[in-house]
Amino acid sequence: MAEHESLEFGKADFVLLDSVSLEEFMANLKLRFEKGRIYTYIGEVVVSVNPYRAMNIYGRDTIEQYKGRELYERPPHLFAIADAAYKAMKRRNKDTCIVISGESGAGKTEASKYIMQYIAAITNPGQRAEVERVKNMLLKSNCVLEAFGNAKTNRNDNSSRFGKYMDINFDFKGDPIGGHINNYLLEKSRVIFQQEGERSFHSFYQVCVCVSVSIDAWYTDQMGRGSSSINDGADFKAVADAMKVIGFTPDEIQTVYKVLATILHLNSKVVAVIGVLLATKEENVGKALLYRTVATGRDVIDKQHTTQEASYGRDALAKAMYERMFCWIVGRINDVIEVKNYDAKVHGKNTVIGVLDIYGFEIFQNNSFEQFCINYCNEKLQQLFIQLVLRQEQEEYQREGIPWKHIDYFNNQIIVDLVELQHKGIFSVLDEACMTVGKVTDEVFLQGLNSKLAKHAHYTSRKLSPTDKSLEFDRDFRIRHYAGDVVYSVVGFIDKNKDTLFQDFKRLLYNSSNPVLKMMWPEGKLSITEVTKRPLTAATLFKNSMIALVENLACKEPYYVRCIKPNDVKSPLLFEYERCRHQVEYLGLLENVRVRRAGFANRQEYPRFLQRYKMISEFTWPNHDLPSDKEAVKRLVQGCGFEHDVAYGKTKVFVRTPRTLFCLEEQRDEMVGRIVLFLQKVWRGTI
Ligand code: AD9
Ligand code: MG
Repeated sequence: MAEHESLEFGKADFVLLDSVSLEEFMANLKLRFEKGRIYTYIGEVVVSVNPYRAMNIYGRDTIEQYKGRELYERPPHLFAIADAAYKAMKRRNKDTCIVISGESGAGKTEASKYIMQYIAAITNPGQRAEVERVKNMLLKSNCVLEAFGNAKTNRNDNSSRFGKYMDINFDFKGDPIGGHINNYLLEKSRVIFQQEGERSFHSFYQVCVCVSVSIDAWYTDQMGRGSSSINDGADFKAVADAMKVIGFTPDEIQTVYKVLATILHLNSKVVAVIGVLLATKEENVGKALLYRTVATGRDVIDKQHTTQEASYGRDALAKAMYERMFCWIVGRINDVIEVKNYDAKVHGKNTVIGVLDIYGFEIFQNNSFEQFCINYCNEKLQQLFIQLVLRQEQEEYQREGIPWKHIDYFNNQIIVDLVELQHKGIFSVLDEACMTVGKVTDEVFLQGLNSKLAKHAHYTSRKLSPTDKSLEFDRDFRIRHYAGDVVYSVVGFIDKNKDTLFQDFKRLLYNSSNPVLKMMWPEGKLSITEVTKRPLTAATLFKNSMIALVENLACKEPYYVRCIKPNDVKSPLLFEYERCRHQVEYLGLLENVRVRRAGFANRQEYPRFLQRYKMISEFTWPNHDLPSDKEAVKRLVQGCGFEHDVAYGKTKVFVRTPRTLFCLEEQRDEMVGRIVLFLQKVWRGTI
């Protein structure tokens, strides 16, 4: 344990609390926050409290202190976790992932950036040019993705409005040779509407400040554009520079600005300007906005939109253009960072560290389809945490026959099922409603929910609980999430789930003479009679991507950062006790401490343990003659005097504290050194 850290800063690991109670946990968390110690461990999990001020703990000197060290040798830090993941990857050949969770504004994105900076700083001592190039791209990609995927919300001035999972690939030397970014559901409705006090994506403001497009009408007129914490002008330059470094061509960058300008213009009747920006004929723009081509039997006719349809189509176009451009940007970044070298891909050792930074749990004044998806995503990640950290641990002790007192925790699988279960879950009810023939409305969807879920403990609605004050409107339903109750309005669920974009728009964009734009819309090639397949709904796509994400994380060795937001006013001084207590509770941190305290820091199968440490005991070196490996391990451990700190399972030996492991490692190092020396002498013939 970080011995040099004085106790005046509280306990560096919650496992060391005198007794495990919520009060003690909170007192330690508060003390450490007030003393400027924002990180605390629960074993290998880092608990982080957002300091809301610049901390002098991320510099080169700090990086040096953590490089290659064991977790417990230094005060708790993100760097230590990053180093642990890196070591596991390099020494043990494990794919690892770092999962960063916490609610909106808790500090996930900042943490993910520090982790990446650390990894970049400690790798490539040989300064290989190709590796330096890859590292630079990985770091620069953050800046670009934040410009297009982040926005000011009422919870966070730089809120991620998309989910991001980044794999960093390493070669046999442990140097980054490439990467891949997966992005998840961008909150594209923000392009056409923002709640009071919020902004659209940063990119729009950046382009307005710095590119001379005169935009009179703008979706974002409804709210203030400025924000004291954001400097759009400076950010614009940084983003333009980053795009250049990554390898976006001048034409590509220009096209990006044109798409942004198009979206800004779409709200006014400036079809001519749009025609120029999109490099298509003016009349085609007007036609696509006002008419829709429909196939009736063998005929194809142009049907004029009603006003409502036309504005729906325009909004859908604005959203789709933005989303498509965003995905294209991610794709272009992936093109340049993917592992290039064929040999490295096929023959070389290629391990990855994945970093997950996703939108945090959020509750707004008005919660819609997007919040529903975001909060479902957080349920999935909490479920993964439960499985990996709480349940698996307990199950393993039981399986191995280690004495164990069961620890209760809230298992949120019931809420995950409520959302995603086939036929019965909310997503299924929504998809069913969307497929109903005839007039489909949000109300039909709500009725479906009410009839299928009336008895569910985590679901209710105005109809089911008419006297409930929090359900103000007929359109409201409420989910009891693991992190709190959220009231959602059904308005817009059907449209957002269907996510229709008329084929006319796709064709318009595909027919552009701007090759970059054309590339973003390959399916515009199809004529209306060729478009037959019903596309998957937004909910189904999101659900599938979440299931795939969780599967991917579950097969890696996970490291966790649990972020806590100390207050709602971005103050560096305020530790709002209740606010923090709530987060500690729903994140299951206390249960985490209990499991950890009752548990063991390390476990290894007997043969593996022997293989690593057999040289430190006369009973086991070079081979043992005991009846089993288990017996041999027992003798070895006894000989070292660690009996009290070890338990013997059916197939594995369990070591309670990391200190014991360090001692074993030290003795091993010493013996290996002696053996090498001995062998050298034998080779040289001096023995
Ligand atoms: V959301 O779910 O994307 O809305 P995040 O990502 O959890 O959220 P973010 O990392 O963006 O939150 O942090 C919010 C703000 O807190 C940052 O813009 C910083 O102003 C502040 N912050 C967070 N972490 C740190 C830190 N380690 N040091 C200083 C920090 N400030
Ligand atoms: Mg974020």
